[in-house]
Amino acid sequence: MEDKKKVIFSGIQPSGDLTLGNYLGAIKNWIKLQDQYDCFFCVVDLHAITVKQVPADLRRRTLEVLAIYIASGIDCDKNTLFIQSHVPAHSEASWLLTCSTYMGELSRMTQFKDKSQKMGDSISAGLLNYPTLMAADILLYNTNLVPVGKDQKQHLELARDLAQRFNNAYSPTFVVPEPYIADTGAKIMDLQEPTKKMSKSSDNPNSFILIMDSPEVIRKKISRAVTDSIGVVNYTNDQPGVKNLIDIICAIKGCAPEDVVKSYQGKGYADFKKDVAEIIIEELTPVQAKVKELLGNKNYLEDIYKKGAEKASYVALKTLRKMQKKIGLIPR
Ligand code: AQP
Repeated sequence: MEDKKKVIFSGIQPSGDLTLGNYLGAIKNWIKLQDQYDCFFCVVDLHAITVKQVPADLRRRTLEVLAIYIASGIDCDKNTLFIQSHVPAHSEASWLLTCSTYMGELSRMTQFKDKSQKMGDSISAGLLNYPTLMAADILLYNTNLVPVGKDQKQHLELARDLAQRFNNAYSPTFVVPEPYIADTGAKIMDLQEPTKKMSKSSDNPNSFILIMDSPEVIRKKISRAVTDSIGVVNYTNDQPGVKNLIDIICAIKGCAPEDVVKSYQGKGYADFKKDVAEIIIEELTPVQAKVKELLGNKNYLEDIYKKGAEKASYVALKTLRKMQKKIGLIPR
């Protein structure tokens, strides 16, 4: 009998236009997983609304994120591609799990502390509950592995705790998910503050490269990227700006930092930055063309997200029904 493939769940929030960080840290790695695993790749729109969104922008970005997944090489036949809000089981399971999540667990989350600090008095309860919704996303699909960046580790830990808590309180129901650590896929840093992660919700557009940025904009942003006064291309924590640009090259080309350093011996930052920009442009140009083509064919995208939601709902509902029954809710 053929071994059942392990399940992977991952998603990106359409909370801003996607960055090179999302592309190199998440999407490019997903492409390598699609043959070996049973993958659910979701556009997590319900997560995006934990901070205020302009409705028209959210709609545009949700479709664009789906188009970027496909344009980057995620096969919509091999994988399940869907929009989170199209599978209501996510919200329902999230509530059931919320009732066994402790306030302390949520308020201790670093991402909650960071994001809520910027919000003054208008912190939504959704922002606090975000990790429980993420746990529901993962647990509904009997997920074995979750590709996570360092920033998401704490949230995955909660998903594991909630799965174990539920399994112990009732009977074994959930697979307890493990983190999937990719062998490549660096953490891409902010171009202006290279000790911070590149983030799509940053207020400074020079701090990130967007997947859909034009070649001129990419050249400008890379030429303005903060480096240092050392003037030598080295891969060291003392030169975080240069290190980040090397990481970008390596994530695109699949090469080692030492090789990049070697090829820039005796050259200055101007040459180096010029090459970094061209490498990014070469990588993104075909993706951008495909995204534009897909966005011009909304019926095709609709077909994909509808089929995806159907496939996802089938699995998610089975898990949700189990949860409801075990908790003591009367089956309908
Ligand atoms: N800078 C990054 N380097 C490597 N990986 C990154 N990811 C995000 N930024 C980087 C990876 O992208 C996936 C989805 O991220 P998300 O959109 O769900 O949320 P996020 O991690 O909070 O990303 P942003 O861009 O920082 O969003 P905002 O600004 O809205 O909070 C994850 O796999 C993440 O590791």
